[in-house]
Amino acid sequence: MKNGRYKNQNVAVLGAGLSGSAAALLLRSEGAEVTVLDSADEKNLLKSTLDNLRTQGVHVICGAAADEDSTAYHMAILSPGIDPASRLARNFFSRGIETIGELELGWRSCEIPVISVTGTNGKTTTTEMLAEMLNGCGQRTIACGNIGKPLSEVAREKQPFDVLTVEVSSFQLEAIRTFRPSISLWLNFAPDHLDRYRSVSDYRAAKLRIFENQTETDVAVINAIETFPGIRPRTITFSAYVDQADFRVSQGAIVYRDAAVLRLADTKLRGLHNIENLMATLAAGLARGLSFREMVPPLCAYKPRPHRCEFVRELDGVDYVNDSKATNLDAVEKALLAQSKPVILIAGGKDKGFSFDPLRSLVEEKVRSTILIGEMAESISRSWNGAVKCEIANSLADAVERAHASARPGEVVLFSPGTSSFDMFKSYGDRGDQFRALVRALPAAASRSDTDAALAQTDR
Ligand code: UMA
Repeated sequence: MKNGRYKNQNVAVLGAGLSGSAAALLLRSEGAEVTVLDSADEKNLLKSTLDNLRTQGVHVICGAAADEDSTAYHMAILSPGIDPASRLARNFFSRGIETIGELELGWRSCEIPVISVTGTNGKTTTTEMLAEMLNGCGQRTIACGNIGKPLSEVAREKQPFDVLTVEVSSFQLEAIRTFRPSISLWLNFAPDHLDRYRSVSDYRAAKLRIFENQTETDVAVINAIETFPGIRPRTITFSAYVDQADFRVSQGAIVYRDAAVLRLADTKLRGLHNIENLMATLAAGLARGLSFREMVPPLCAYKPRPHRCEFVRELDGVDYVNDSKATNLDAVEKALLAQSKPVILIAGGKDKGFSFDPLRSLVEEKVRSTILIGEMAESISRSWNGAVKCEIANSLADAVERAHASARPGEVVLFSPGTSSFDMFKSYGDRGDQFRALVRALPAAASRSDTDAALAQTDR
C-alpha cells in the first residue's frame, strides 16, 4: 500500500496527454486512486501512454463515456489544453468537484523553489536559456512546464535540483490556487488565444495570476513598458525600447544601472525581442544571487532552439528561415522586423479567432509577396488585399514550391505562420520540421535546369 498526501482519495485527471499522464502518475505515487478521462476515442490516443497508465493501476475512460462519467471524485486535475467550457470540464464544475490545474498539482508536491516564466512570446527561449545559464553557474535546475516536461513529472521524480525553471502558459495559470514562484518573469504581452478567451483582458487576467501568491520577499522581473498595479513582489524592470528600466540597451550592450554587462555581438541571439529575453534572464540570475561575470559566458554560449527564426539554408542567393513557433501576430511582427532583406512570407494556419489586419502596414513595408496556407488563408488574403500580392497554396509543400519559384537572389523566404498549426499539423514543431525538410529537398538552380532539360528530352 502506498502512502502519501492523496491516500484513499479518488481523483479524476482530465486529459491523457503529457500533463494528464504526468498528473496521474504523480497522484498514484502519492497514494491516490486515479481515473484518467479523455474525450477522444481510444484509437486516437497514444497507445504507449495508455498502456503505461494502466500498468500503474490507473483507470482510463475515453470518448463519450468520459464526457458523461458520473462517478464521485474527491478532486479533479485539468490539463491545460482543455477549455473549462468543454463538456468534459463542465461535467466536473457542475457537480461542485474541486478542480485544479496540473501546474497547481505539481506545485503542491514540489519542495524546490520555482522560477516561472510567462509572456506571449519568448517564453520557451527564455526558459531554456535561463536553465542553461543557471546550470552553467552551478545552480542545478531543469527547464520544465509548458516547455514540454510537466511540473508534476519533475515533482514525482524528486531529483536534487536547487531551483526549477518553469515555463507557464495562461492555460496553466488560470487553474492555480497556491502556486507561488519565488521569482516570476513577465516577458511581454500581446493578443493571443482568442479562440479560448472571450477578450484580450481575460487572457491577460489569466497570465497576471503569476503574481497572485507572491509576497514582498519574492521577485518579479517585468517589462518596463507595461504597468502592473498592486503587485506585491520586489520588481526588476527591463526594456529594449525605453531607458527608464533597470536593464536597458546602450551602444550595442545590455546595461544594468549604467554599467555595460553584456555585449550583444557576443551572443548568438538577434532582434530586440531576444535582447529583452536576455535581460530578463540576467535579472532572474541577479535575483538568484549570481554575478554578471558568472552569467555572461553561459549566456554567450546559448544557441536558440529550432523553429524560432531558424536559418535553414541559402539556396540560389535566397535565405530560408523557419519561424514555425510564430503562433500569433506579435511573433510575426518581431520576425518581420528582424529581417533586413525583402521577404517572401508564408503564413496561415488554424483560425484562433483574430484577424491579420493589424500586420497590414508592416507587411506592405517588408514583404514582396505572401503565400497563404491553412484555415486562415482566405481571411488573411482579405486582410492584406491591395497591400501585397497574396497567393493561396493548397499545402505546405505547394507553398514552399511557390516561394522557391518566385524568390529572387537577395530575398528571404520567411515561414512565420502567425497562428497555430493544429488545422494541418500535430504541433508547431511538426510544422517546422516539415518546412525544414521541404526546403532541404529543394533543388539548386543548376540541378533544377538539369531536371527541366531531362524532362523536356523525355517529352520529346
Ligand atoms: N482533451 C479532452 N477534452 C477536450 C479537449 C482535449 O479530453 O475537450 C484531451 C485531448 O484528447 C488530449 C488531451 O486532452 O488527449 C491533451 O491535453 P493538453 O492539450 O493539455 O496537452 P498536453 O499533452 O497535456 O500538453 C500540455 C500543453 N498543451 C497545451 O497547453 C495546449 C503543452 O504546451 C505542454 O508542453 C504540456 O502540457 C506539458 O506541460 C504546448 C502548447 O501549445 C506546447 N502550449 C500553448 C502555447 O505555448 O501557446 C499554451
